Amino acid sequence: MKLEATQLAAQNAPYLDTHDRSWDILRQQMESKGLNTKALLQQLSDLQIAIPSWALGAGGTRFGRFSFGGEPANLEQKIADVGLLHALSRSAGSISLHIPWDIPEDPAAIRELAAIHELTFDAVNSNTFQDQPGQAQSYKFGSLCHHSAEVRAQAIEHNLEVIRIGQTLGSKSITVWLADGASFPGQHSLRGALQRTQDSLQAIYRDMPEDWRMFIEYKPYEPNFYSTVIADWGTSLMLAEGCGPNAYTLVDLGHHLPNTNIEQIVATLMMKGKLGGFHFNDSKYGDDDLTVGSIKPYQLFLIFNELVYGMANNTANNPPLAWMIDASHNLKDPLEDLLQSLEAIRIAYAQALLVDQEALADAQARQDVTEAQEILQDAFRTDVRPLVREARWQDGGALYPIQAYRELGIREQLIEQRGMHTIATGL
Ligand code: LRH
Ligand code: MN
Repeated sequence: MKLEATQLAAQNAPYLDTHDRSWDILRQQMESKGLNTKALLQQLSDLQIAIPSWALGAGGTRFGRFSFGGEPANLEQKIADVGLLHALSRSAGSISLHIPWDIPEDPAAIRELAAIHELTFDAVNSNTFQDQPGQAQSYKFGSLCHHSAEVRAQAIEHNLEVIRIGQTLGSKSITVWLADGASFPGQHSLRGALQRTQDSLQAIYRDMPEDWRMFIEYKPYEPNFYSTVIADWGTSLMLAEGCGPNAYTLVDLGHHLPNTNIEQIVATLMMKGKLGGFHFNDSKYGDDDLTVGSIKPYQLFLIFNELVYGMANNTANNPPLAWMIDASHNLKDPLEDLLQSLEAIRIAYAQALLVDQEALADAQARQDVTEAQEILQDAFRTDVRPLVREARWQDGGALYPIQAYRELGIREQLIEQRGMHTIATGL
């Protein structure tokens, strides 16, 4: 299924006047503050988010999974669904594959199909947290950290295979997330596991193509519940530095213990030039993989404020970031949920671009705490939706993506084409 520009233009027409009025008001408000609205529109248009291939169907928890109907049953249908998201939002310009959940049988054909939907391939993800049928060595007690050299060798080879698959698709980075850890004190040597993990990551890094990047994703717990080998940003940073200049830390917003100051972690990693990218989602308690900005929108804004400052003051030459969503959909239509996340990310970025960084620095220098807070909250409390909408409309997208998705009856058409019982691979 592919949306045509004419369909979108027709769908937008009845809402254009309403939009133009609200955009005019905001544009004048921003220009009266000396902001360059043309540049802001370009910055928003340039922010392209990778959609996870494993989050296009109904997710689930250990307590159950409720399917949606019309789910993509193969990689071709997943690419078409990301194509729909991109046509509506103009901000979902790439797809991040998880191997072996989404192995491209015919990489050239898959690349061609992606190009038809104006999509590229972002980071590929390895998987040494599940055993595949016929697998020689089990990852039950770990993979890159495992005591057994055979298990580690198998896991290293899997990561190199994932890189080779990524190369056939034009991807330039691999994300390594390890479930490796222990659920009981004494289960394994904390130091031994970490040393073996460092050695294994270095072995992967040595065979990684020169122009590739490795993202090391950390997580404090789950599926292990006493210790996780790569539990926090510091361990990930240490392992990345232990590998070399093309290894970076990946920040999944849901991978932090309650009340962790994630924006401070972002500021620190950017100062070190070791921030590789993000897995955007939101959470209330654990790794809940909820819709971006649905629980802690102010935290998301503060994270983007550090990113905007960091990108404008990139003393450590932090490379361009990999922007990815990593969410799981148990209750809402996966495509609607992803459209909401895409919108929330661009809204937080737009609000952060409104922060008067100079005035903020001046207030901070004068220890005028109230003034500093007011400068931040003025940006956060600005309704930037007309700006985000205008950027999307200028790029040929839908003014109101979820409304368009529903009015065009896209889920109904997907169910008609695919039936009610297709199940998408992934979480
Ligand atoms: C681990 C994680 C990781 C993926 C998986 C699907 O919780 O965030 O990024 O491999 O989810
Ligand atoms: Mn993740």
